[in-house]
Amino acid sequence: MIYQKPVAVVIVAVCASVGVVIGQSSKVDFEQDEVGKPPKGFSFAVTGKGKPGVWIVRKDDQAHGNVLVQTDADPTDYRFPVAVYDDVNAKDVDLSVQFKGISGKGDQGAGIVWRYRDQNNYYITRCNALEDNCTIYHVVNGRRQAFLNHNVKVPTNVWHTLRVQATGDHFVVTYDGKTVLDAKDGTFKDAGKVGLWTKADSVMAFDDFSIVAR
Ligand SMILES: [Ca+2]
Repeated sequence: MIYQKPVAVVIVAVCASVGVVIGQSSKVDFEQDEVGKPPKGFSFAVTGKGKPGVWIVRKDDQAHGNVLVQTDADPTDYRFPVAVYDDVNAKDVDLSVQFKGISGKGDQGAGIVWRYRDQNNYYITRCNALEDNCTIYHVVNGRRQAFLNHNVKVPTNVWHTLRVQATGDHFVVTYDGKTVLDAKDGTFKDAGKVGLWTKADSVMAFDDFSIVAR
């Protein structure tokens, strides 16, 4: 994947210059997971109201093979299903994922979560195919508040790449290889979990979740 090359370069540079141990690095492609069931290594939660998400591994096109889909289209507006990756607890992270909007009349939002403490407290950046924008938020005590937004085309039924690099209070978000958000926020300073996110009736597919904890 072309977008991952800079990640590797940064890690090598940091290790060479300051001698730190390479952080945890994972790539989740769902190829070892059973189709029709939830993937291993994730826990599931919901922020707000409505039904929990139903996160199921499905077979996609030849290029993607197995992918993860949030399949439950409960239209409750203030409903945010989260799939939390169990193995990582980190502060500074470089996360990327491929996503594809499948359906959703109210929303078609797909996001990445970091510094997740619980279902009511975390950072989230997401792109929405109905709103054609990417936005970064903090969720504090269950209240989601945006702190930067950028309008960009997000076609449905097309795979896109969303990436966030979180370093201290500085967050850089790229969408399909272009920087769309560059924000600072000091709400959550401690390490937390990382994960994937959707909203309301969004049925979204995810693949190649790359996690680098620095
Ligand atoms: Ca896959």
